[in-house]
Amino acid sequence: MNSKRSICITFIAWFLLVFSACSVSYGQAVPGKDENIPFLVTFGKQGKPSWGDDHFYQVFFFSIPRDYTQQLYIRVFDPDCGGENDEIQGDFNTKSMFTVYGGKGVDPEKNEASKGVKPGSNYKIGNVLASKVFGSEAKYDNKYYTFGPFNPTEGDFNVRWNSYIFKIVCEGISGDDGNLYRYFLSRDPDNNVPIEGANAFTYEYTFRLWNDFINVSHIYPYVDTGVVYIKQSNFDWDNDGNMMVV
Ligand SMILES: [Ca+2]
Ligand SMILES: [Ca+2]
Ligand SMILES: [Ca+2]
Repeated sequence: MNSKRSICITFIAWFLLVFSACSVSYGQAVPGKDENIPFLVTFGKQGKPSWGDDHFYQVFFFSIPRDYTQQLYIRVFDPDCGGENDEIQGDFNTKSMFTVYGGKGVDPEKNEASKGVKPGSNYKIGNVLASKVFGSEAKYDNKYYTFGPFNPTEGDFNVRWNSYIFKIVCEGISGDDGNLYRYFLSRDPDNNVPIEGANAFTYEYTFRLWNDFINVSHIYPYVDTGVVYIKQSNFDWDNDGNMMVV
């Protein structure tokens, strides 16, 4: 039995025009400061879907405003799967691969598959800018690992947002434990320093809820001009919480 609480939420929005996009999480911290969500979670691919992760990868995007011309970094907190924070099943045997993508094919408005929502879609299109596999490693436990530096122009340019888009994918390539982690998009390799006007977003959000019933987590679907409705599907919402639309 698993008493921990993970949930996967898929957002699909219908726009009146050609856009079919929807997203969560503003700012550079993922999960966002206002969401009160402790961690993202991705299980190793031998995990059981009933633990809360239905496909063992998670895709996140970062948009960098065009007027930001300095280098940027994507910092991952607790990228290892072991020691603190992570969810053990038997012993820790999970390996997780984090990969940063830029270039053509990353922008989810131009390439639907990039969203990683549809089963079997090739969400890995783009240039691999950096990639690293983490096991259970004290060196990275409860600490940040920093990807980068990247130049903004290594992203995929989106005209409508006037921004360069980067993508980071976490895949549970082996094992059955849950890797809990967070992201921070930073202008500094060693500290979390936000980039003004940058945003994080996703189309499918797998995260860990608090184990107590006092904490309230919030998610913020992005509603742009022309959105007529939002469909939210939840995977593995155990019967031990309440959901409210406010
Ligand atoms: Ca295990
Ligand atoms: Ca850890
Ligand atoms: Ca971790």
